[in-house]
Amino acid sequence: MRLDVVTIFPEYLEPLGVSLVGKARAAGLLDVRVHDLRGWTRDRHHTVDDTPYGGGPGMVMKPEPWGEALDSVLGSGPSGAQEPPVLVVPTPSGRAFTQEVAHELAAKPWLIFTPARYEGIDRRVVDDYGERFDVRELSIGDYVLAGGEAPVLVMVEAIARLLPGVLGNAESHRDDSFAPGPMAGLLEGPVYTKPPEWRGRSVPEVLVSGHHGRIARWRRDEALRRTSGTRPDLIEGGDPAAFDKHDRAT
Ligand code: 6GU
Repeated sequence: MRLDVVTIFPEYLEPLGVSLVGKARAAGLLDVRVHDLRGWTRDRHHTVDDTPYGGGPGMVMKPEPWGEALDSVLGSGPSGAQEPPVLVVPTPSGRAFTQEVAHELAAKPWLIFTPARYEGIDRRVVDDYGERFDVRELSIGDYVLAGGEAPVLVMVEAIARLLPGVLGNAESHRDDSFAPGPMAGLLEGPVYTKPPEWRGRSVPEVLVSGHHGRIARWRRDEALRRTSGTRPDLIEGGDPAAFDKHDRAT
């Protein structure tokens, strides 16, 4: 998968060289290219922002550098009949970036991220590219950050770990919170490792019982308990068919 990021803070994306994403790059599973938006400005001061039409506080990112940057990045793709890239525009006013969206984007061969600073990018940029490309305006949650770079780090990590070959164990995301399957819609419950006793606290007996059926049942019950405690909305909005007689009894 190829990922391009256009930003005025290329150094903000340096964590993409570390850990899971860094290893995926080193293994040739991810081709990440970070570009400095100011490279596509034409004035001496490399201006990327200006005052908003209609007045108001803050600054708006000018359309021209974004247009030149995106045309250039789009033109650097493989020639021929590949699937066109998806443009991902991080914004607090976008649709929610969920695990489902992460799976959808992980299936694409090429993503271009456009993290903005200030009050955002002149609307005409999304309107223009939206006529020719799949443009996704996405938010990572209901709070406001100073720019889209941290959201790009979040989204890239969520997407990269879904790519074939990136996680050591393909089963690693089978039980993820939000993954389909027996734990669908439930948050993960508690986990334990050695030693069997620490500060007088023992590992739950069932986990050392070797009884796989009881262990699976216990994990599901704990997941349900945790979810109803911290995110009851996930159960209310969940699929009733996902719950069995035993769940209703508890
Ligand atoms: Cl994608 N950008 C900014 N600036 N703030 C956010 C966000 C994105 N998602 C949540 N808050």
